[in-house]
Amino acid sequence: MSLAVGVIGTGMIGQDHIRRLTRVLSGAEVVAVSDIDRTRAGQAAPAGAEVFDTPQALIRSDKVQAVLICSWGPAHEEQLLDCISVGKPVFCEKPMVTSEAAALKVIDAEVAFGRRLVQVGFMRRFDADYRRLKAVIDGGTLGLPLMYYSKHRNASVPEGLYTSDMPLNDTLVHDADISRWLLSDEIASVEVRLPRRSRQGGELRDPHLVLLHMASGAIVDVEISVNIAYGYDIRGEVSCEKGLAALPNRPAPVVSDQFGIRQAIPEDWRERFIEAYDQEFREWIVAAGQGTATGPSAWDGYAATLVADAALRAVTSGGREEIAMRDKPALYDTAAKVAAA
Ligand code: NAD
Ligand code: ISE
Repeated sequence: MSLAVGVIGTGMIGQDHIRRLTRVLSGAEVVAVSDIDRTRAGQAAPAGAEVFDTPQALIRSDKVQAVLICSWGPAHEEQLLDCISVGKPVFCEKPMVTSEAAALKVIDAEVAFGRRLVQVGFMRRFDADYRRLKAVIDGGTLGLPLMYYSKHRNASVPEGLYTSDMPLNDTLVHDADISRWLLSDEIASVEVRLPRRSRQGGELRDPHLVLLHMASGAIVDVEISVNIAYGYDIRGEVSCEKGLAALPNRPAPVVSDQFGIRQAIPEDWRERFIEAYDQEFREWIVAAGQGTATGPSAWDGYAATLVADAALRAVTSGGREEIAMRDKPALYDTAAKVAAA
């Protein structure tokens, strides 16, 4: 039987995930949608799906078994808490929430419920290149990881909607999460340096150079650029005691013509991570069908939120901002038990 999914937020990524669940993957059906822009929700709704006036009504509907939250970050807290209150598995796009206080409320609610329900949209963990990179590091042949260079470059961001805090509380969260996961480490403190401002984004604070000091002593150096113009360019290289391991350039046809020999660069995240999003939803559909969640958890969402908060403080202080995590609840110690698809 198909998993009956209700989608909240039918903007760019909401529409892409609806396409994925409707036309690419099996095992799920989008039966409901909701957006504060009702017209957009109506246009994005697949045939037969009901358009709900409010996210609350969608979450409570008997026809919805599991929820997919693709609204703006600040709206996630209330929608997540609503899903947990009715015990429905929920996939929430990043950032899970936008403050430490909100993250703790989500964790407390899920722990009180007693089973994982929340999966956060850190899709890099499902990307085959990142998985192979992690396997090399975990294999230990290169020795301990010492430094990780994470380059996160967007061609452009929506003018007016994407504000100066967002490179740190919306975009950096991916690098924070992948650093913890790749290096099997925690982030202990954060520094931010602001280079010359790019004229591409007008008054937007861009780019950012962020240093993540890991608990082990390893250091992650992150470039966040959101108006790089030439495409969506994600790179990663881990420098270890006895060698380096790096993400490959994305496989793309090598074109030779009068302009030279070149490979295309993805336009945006939809193209670069298309297979990763597919895989993240394959795994979510199985887990949600069993009433639970897998992959990046509310704990991981909380950890990334702390990094975003610390990075924003570091912009103001100019110094190194410490991160203090609360003790990890047992619920997040082991992966949820999910039977194979
Ligand atoms: P968007 O602006 O294109 O779409 C957001 C939609 O949510 C809009 O249609 C808006 O009307 C709706 N919305 C906002 N608040 C709402 C509320 N309270 N209730 C119902 N609907 C509401 O933005 P987007 O690019 O689709 O991003 C949405 C979320 O997905 C953000 O949190 C963003 O960070 C995340 N995102 C993740 C990735 C990724 O790679 N994992 C990529 C892009 C966006
Ligand atoms: C966007 O919301 C995403 O999550 C993309 O993966 C990221 O690269 C981009 O910077 C964000 O704006």
